[in-house]
Amino acid sequence: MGTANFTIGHFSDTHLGYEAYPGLSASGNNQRGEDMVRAMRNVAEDIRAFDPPLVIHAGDVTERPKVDIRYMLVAQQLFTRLAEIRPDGSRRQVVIVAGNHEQPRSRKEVCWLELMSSIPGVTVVANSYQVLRFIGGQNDVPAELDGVAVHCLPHDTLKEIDFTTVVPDPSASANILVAHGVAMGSELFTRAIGREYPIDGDMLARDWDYGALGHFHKRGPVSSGRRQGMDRVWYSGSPEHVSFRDLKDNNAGKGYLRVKLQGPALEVTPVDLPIRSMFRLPVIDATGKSAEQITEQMRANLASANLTGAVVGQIVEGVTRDMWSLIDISSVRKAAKDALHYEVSARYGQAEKIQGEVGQGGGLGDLALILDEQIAVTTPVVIAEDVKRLATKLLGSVMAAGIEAPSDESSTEASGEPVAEDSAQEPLIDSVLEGVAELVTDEAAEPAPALKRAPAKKAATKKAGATKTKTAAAKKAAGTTTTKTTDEEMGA
Ligand SMILES: [Mn+2]
Repeated sequence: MGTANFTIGHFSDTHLGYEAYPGLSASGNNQRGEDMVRAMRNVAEDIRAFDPPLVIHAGDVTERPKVDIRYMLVAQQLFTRLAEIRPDGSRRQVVIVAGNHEQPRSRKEVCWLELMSSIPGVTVVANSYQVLRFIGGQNDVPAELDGVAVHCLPHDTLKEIDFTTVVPDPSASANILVAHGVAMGSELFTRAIGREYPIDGDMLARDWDYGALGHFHKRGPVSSGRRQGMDRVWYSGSPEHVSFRDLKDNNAGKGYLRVKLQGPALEVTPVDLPIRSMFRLPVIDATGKSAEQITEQMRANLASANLTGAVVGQIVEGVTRDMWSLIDISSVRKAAKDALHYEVSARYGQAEKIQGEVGQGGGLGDLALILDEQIAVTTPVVIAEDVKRLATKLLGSVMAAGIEAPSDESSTEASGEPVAEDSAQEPLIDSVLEGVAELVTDEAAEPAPALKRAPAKKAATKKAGATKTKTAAAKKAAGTTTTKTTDEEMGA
């Protein structure tokens, strides 16, 4: 157990470059994109006020391996401010460990985070297990970090690392572990079981003074890091919601962790910072209700909530397609006008699921919802309907063929809730969207933007998206499944 006395600011999963929904900010940028920037800036400023000698970003700085340069500049500015000279003349040390989101798709590519390593005081570990050892006083390193070892496990190393080699150094004044991934013994592990390379539980249980994890957007300790009644290993959680999936984890606040080590004693204090209001309204069960009753219930749900600037989700279960087309969606949208974004997900009843047009594999169930959300995040509004139609078709045939279809168990476990980041169905949805991207590229008259994790790009596209929003969104909400557009007409 360590002998050093020092503090750490631990954060992760800032997902700069995540842009969702058509809503624009006053300056004309995607509002959610700006929300991510604001959240990271708030964390950075609060950490500066706390003034720890060591700051850890445990991965997923950005949403994608390639983000707009303006987001890189935000990261550069904030990491520079974090790695500033402190009142005592030493330089705050910043350690960044790459997550899965910024990992280049090709081994030939270099992680963009390496650009940050030229900032004095910033160390980036992107693709190998590295142990950083601090020497107090050398290169402005704060004296209280003397002899501290920081063991860094970026996301990609989890696939190949021999965890028996990841051990605390008994000669260090403290051993800090940083890793980005699914930790054995965590709630995330239970959700993602068998679908990701996990962070080994035995390794987590070793004699770490503190373990700083990233990947799970929910803040909290990990049971495999609990020793002598003390939680030594923590997820800091994301400073903002990155999708409706994160709402499941909305109980705790959002921000970062203040960590205080005094020899063997450890104190972890979560800091909550302001975020955009995002919530789901109570689920409506449409079974046995008329279209008027459902419409009325949707309006009543909206009236009961504070919608101002919020991202709001509404799930309606057990509807039939015929019934859904009768919903007075424009009056519902009018009632939701104060929200930044109002998203309706219709779930069709069991009978329709079975005879649905999506292939012999049966209904898409939760996959349809996840596909909806994924398309909302990745696809410009102007082509969202076409993408959804093609994706549904493709997904249906994939499931009918039984390839990588999630087990019944997992969809039951999810009980209709969207799943955690990177878990169960995401790879399937991702591959379907990739397939669709090819189709759209082939068929569309105008070049299709990259679909995968790519928001509407360029101001022009965004503007076009914004003007068509209502139609497309209304169509989506109205569950238009039998569109008259043929493949040949598409994109015209
Ligand atoms: Mn991640």
